Amino acid sequence: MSDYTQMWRDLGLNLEAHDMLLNVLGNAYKDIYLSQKNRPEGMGYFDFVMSEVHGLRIKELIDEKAQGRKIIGSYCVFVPEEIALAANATLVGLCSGADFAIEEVEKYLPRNTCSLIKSAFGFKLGKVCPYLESADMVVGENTCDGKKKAYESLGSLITNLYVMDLPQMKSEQGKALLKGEYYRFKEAVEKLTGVKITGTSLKNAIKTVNAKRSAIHRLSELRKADPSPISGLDALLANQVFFYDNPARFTESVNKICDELEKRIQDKQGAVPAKTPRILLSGCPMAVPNWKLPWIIETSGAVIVGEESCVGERGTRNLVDESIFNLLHNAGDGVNESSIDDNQIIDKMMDAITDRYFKVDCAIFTPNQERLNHIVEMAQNYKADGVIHYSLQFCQPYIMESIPVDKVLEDKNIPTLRIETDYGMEDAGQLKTRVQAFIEQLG
Ligand code: BJ8
Repeated sequence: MSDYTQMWRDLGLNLEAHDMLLNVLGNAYKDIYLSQKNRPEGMGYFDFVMSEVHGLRIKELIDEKAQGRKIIGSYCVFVPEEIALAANATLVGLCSGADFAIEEVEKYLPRNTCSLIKSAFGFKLGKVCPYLESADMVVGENTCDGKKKAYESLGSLITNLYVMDLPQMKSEQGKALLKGEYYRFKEAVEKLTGVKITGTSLKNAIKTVNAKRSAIHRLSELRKADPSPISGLDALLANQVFFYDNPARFTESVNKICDELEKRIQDKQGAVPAKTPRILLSGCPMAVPNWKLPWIIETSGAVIVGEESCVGERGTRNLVDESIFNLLHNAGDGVNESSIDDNQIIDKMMDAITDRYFKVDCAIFTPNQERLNHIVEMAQNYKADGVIHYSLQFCQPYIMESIPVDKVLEDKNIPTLRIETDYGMEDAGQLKTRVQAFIEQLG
């Protein structure tokens, strides 16, 4: 393995703390991931990505920067990768799934803040996140109250924070607000990179991101088989790497795994035996290395067949409508004359982008019947025997919404278990007991 010490030093990381983090991450990965049986061979790619997540991938980003590209970090799936790519920037996810520098964090945030927000601060204060330190712009968003207020404090720790406003209702006004914010973001990114987005660059970016999402859709589809050809942990990993990897390479790697899984399904070969109880996991996003609950579920005799989460189907499920490209064919690429100019084409694409993201049914929206319907739909489509709803402690939107989720699933006779937890391991034993009891009842 290459030595990246100098690169990390140049980024201003705390080398000692960072080594500690990599150690914990490496051991957790070995215990949770590499100990699994019957893994698809294609997971070798993701094992490699994880082993190099703070190494080679960061080096690639630094090389991109040296060639004039900008890096944008984001904490939410509402930040459109299409706009970043179209302006010659790379978007990376910054959410973190581990506690770090908690004492320091609690000087900025109340104790009763969710682990996800605390972790973002911990990675900054502990100087252990090379993604955050490489970012030329960090995008926060007004989603839950916790994040919204936390960005006010984060702004005192980083100089390049950009805050995106988001609607809270799925109304026409809400959609107009989102479109307006996407235009404001487009301008900010163009200013950052010095690159003006054109119809052609936006078209290419939409295609790249649609391809990436389509590959994940293909993977999800294959998980409907019994036996499931891939474990939930491995599928979650692919969904997590979605936020870090080079988009074209990611798409190719996921499609390659899908080819292998199709063959496995034909041969009736599963990651687990047929008739293993099937679980749909629903709730808060799980960022690397937050694998605690999936690991408990899958070492308790069940297999996870879908994630109703932003690191999962909520984040990836819809594509940007590509029918607008027909107009571009006649104008924006400058090949043919047309009555429609590039600005109008861009505007239509911005509409299509807004339409796609506006369907994300995060629990910060009210009312949020779409999410309840989607959970039932997923449970049925993936033939789940039960749903485990996962909320991070102190996450009001998801904890509150877990009650109507429970109700709607009960009405459909779908067993549900509601879990509230954090990033610590203190409750692992107690969670295991509850999860085992739930899974036994499904059998
Ligand atoms: S679109 S889910 S990625 S906001 S867990 S910080 S909600 S208190 S993460 Fe999210 Fe965007 Fe929504 Fe998705 Fe707040 Fe809850 Fe913490 Fe959360």
